[in-house]
Amino acid sequence: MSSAPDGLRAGETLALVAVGANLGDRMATMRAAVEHIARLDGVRVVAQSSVYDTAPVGPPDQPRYLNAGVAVATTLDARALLHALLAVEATLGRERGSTRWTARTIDLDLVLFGECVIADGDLHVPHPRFRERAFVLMPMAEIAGQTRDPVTGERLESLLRACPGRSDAVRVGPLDPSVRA
Ligand code: A4P
Ligand code: MG
Repeated sequence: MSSAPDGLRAGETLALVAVGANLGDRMATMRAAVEHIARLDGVRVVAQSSVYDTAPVGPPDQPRYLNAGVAVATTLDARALLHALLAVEATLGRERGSTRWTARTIDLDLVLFGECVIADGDLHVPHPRFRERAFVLMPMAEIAGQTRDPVTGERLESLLRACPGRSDAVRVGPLDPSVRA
């Protein structure tokens, strides 16, 4: 992984973004997503996890995923950040069908936004299912293991220990291409 989240500047919130892909050139699309995120106004990428190859959760007839996590320091609010992430997904060719959990070129989920707990229309933070998903918790524990879930008070590394499905994941290398494997 790259360096741990650094100090926040005035007005910034630390947010954790889960990155996943299971169609096309998965690694290239995920790295392109990070480049797009780093170019967003009011967003600094402060840490990137390893990339894990993971078994699909959901409809079984879909390819395996690559999953990773990115920590950002942002002056945006949670809704603006989510909208910016959805725009990056669209730029990278994400198509949304009516069925959830189906194959996708890129998925960017806002897992945590500081200590905020939000259920407001189509915005839910923390991401409602992240505690039961090893494919989210493994990369997040790498870059922000001491960070607490504002709902349960548990640290991410502790949520990971309690989460099934870790043994299936295979680490394939760093998300940040400038970091040696
Ligand atoms: N939305 C609301 N809150 C958020 C948030 N915190 N982060 C809205 C992201 N999106 C949020 O998302 C549906 C809508 O949720 C968006 O319009 C957004 O406004 P979506 O990305 O279209 O749908 P999704 O990703 O299929 O649904 P969801 O509920 O995010 O699915 P999950 O739980 O992320 O599951 N298996 C493996 N191994 N690895 C994976 O990465 N991913 C999924 C998706 C299934 N199985 C997987 C993986
Ligand atoms: Mg999503």
